Amino acid sequence: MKLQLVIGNKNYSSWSMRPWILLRQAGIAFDEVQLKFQEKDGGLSVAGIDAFSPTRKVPALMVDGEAVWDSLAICETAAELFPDKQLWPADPAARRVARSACAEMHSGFQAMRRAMPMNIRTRYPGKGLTPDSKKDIDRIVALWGDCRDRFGRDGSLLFGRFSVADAFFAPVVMRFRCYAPKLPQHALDYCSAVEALPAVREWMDGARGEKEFVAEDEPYASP
Ligand SMILES: N[C@@H](CCC(=O)N[C@@H](CS)C(=O)NCC(=O)O)C(=O)O
Repeated sequence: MKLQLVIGNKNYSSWSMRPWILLRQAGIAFDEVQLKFQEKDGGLSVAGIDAFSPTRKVPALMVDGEAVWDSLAICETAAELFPDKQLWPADPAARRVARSACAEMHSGFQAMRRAMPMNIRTRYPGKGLTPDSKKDIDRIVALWGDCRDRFGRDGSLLFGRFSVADAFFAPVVMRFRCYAPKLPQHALDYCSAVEALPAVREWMDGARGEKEFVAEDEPYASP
């Protein structure tokens, strides 16, 4: 089976980061196809995406040339294709919570996303903190604490060992690193554990090497 993962700019593309981290950290082989963001008609588009995704968005996973689009569908597909990797927690109760946490991340936290776009190579401590983004951050911190307390005791990640949930929250860890909101110690510890994952370090190295400036994702800078 041939897997190609189509991603955007590593510095900015939080949605792309999720499945890339999942596959890489799990040791699942894939070819990376990186496409770059471009400004188009006053918005953002992905150069060359037409050949891969019907939604014209990244990420997309090509399975023998057939597209799976949307980061959650890609992670579910990877878990199904590679059951031996145990990408979801093995315990059913933990798995239900992990699925809920990923779904919550997938469809929520809009205020934090808007105010704190992922930007790995830069630091903007103190920026992006609004009453609404603070509410999102508080909820994420509570969710992380709950997962760690109930299911994560035998490791440093949300469900102990690495799972889809950590891949889903890795971009949030990047945001917290950039904007440095005040976090309790358990959340700082979790951020350190995610940053120490070899796949996360590799992605961050890639992001730091990129030079493109995408104005749409840079509310706190000018080119
Ligand atoms: N829900 C989708 C969102 C994907 C998404 O919004 N991707 C952005 C980049 S991170 C994109 O491709 N934007 C280009 C565009 O909207 O044309 C997912 O989880 O994959």
